[in-house]
Amino acid sequence: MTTAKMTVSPLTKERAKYRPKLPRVFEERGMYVKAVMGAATKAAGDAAEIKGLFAKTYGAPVVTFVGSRTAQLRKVHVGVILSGGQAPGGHNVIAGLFDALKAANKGNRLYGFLGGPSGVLSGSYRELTASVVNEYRNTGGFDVIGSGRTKLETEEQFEKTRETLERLNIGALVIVGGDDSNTNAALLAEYFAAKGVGIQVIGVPKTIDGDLKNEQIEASFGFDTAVKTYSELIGNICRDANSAKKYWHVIKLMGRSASHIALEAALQTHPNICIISEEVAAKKKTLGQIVREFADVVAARAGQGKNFGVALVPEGLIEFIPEIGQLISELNDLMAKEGEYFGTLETNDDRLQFVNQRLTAASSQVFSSLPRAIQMQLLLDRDPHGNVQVSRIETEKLLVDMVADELRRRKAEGTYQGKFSPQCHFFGYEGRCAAPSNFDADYCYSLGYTAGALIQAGVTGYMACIRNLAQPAKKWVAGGVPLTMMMNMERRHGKSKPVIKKALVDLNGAPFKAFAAVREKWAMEENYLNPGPIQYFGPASVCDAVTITLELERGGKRR
Ligand code: FBP
Repeated sequence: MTTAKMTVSPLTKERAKYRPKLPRVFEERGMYVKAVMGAATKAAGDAAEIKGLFAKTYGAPVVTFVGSRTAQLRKVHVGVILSGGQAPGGHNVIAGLFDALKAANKGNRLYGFLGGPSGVLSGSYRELTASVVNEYRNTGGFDVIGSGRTKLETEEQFEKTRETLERLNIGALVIVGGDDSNTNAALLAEYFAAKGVGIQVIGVPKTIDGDLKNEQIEASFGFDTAVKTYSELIGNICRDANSAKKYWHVIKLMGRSASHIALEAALQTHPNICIISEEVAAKKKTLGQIVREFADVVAARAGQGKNFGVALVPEGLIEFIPEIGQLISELNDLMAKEGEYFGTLETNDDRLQFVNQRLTAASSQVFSSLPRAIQMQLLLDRDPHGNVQVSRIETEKLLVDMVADELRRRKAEGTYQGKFSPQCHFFGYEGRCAAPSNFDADYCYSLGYTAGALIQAGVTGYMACIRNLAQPAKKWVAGGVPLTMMMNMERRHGKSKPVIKKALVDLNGAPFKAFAAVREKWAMEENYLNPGPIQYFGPASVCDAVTITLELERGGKRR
């Protein structure tokens, strides 16, 4: 089969020439590097249990690469999987990995498994040759091999993975994914080590959500580009709001669980309202309270003759509202037990009655207070395991409906005289495949190259890691972190499991504090910032700027 040559835009054509920056050690020494091993490590939590579960891979040292007189030139074929949601820069991870493998030994081959982890199970792959890789350098998307959400977690799947890898004579597998995929990478590495299978497993931290970060991993790739893409659009909307002065724009932003995207977008654009789910949970706010606080800002602005504004809402909000979190968990349990019978009910009225009769009194009250459309989304949008698909719930519409009701009530009471004309938006997929910013192009290429160096160093059960990210790339430090070092035990689907800890927004962290210090001012004023589109050519202060989150967390500067 021949594939038609891609037609590309003038920007893509120019951008293909961009040579991503690498940490100095690789820039200057290529594969003339060696891995320096630090001290033995411990798990992030529940060390004894994690140690017991990862007898072969636990406690490995953190690795840092330094220059060496001798080069790492092992012959090894490598497989790569892109797992989960798309994130800008995935193609550059592959390019960096490819270049590192070829720098080590021209005979090394790279195989990409198609459609995510399922590709390795079914044995469907594509060899990533120079001409394939070159076509995708510095481009967004995961389309070179595709991605998928199949989880590699059972022994049977591990055996299938082994069969495929052995058939292709692959000595190392690179898994590019979020916290779940990297947790499974750790399990696979341990399984191979325990069975004496000499195949290395290396993870790469990916997710636009930004929640795969910790002491060692400063950021997941894709967050930078995705959030800058949303911020450009939000900045434009802020300008529109302030020009027309007639709409309230309510914008839901992706981030299945954590609110890092909403927080960063707020810091970039200064909206009138930005809800942070982690704060809602910490303060145990009810949906009614959130609605009243939103309505307070609308009313206060209306009092100054401003019947317009911009509000950001994180996608994961609904599950963080304690009473709704409880409702969702009851619905999930109910569907697990009686989902089959529920499936036979023919009308929505029957479905609502069935559910209401089985919920606790408190959850039934919360459920009844929701608009019917949201009730139906909670009941009908379920994943293959029967769980509510939280990301499909139109939280922005729910808030707008409830705020409008609250304002109508206040109008009738005579305490509010404004106009509330809302416009809802959802920004998510718009940012996931954007052409990577310079930061993500450099970071991803460096992560891929580092994964190649870790393979050359012969380690397994590691995540490629670049530190000092808030500094220019030449100051970046490349190395590897044992996956077990990021793990703790958590309850998932009723069982205690070893998992990589998800990083939620830290309410004591610098980014949230910076936002909290100014949000009341932003609520009333039109302090809007317009960051504009991502720039690829021009001054470094514009083209190479890192996110405000990274700058505040790792750069030590304050805006
Ligand atoms: P990953 O964590 O796999 O990178 O995906 C994150 C994400 O983009 C979320 O922000 C969003 O909730 C979800 O994926 C959407 O998933 P899908 O692509 O399956 O609709």
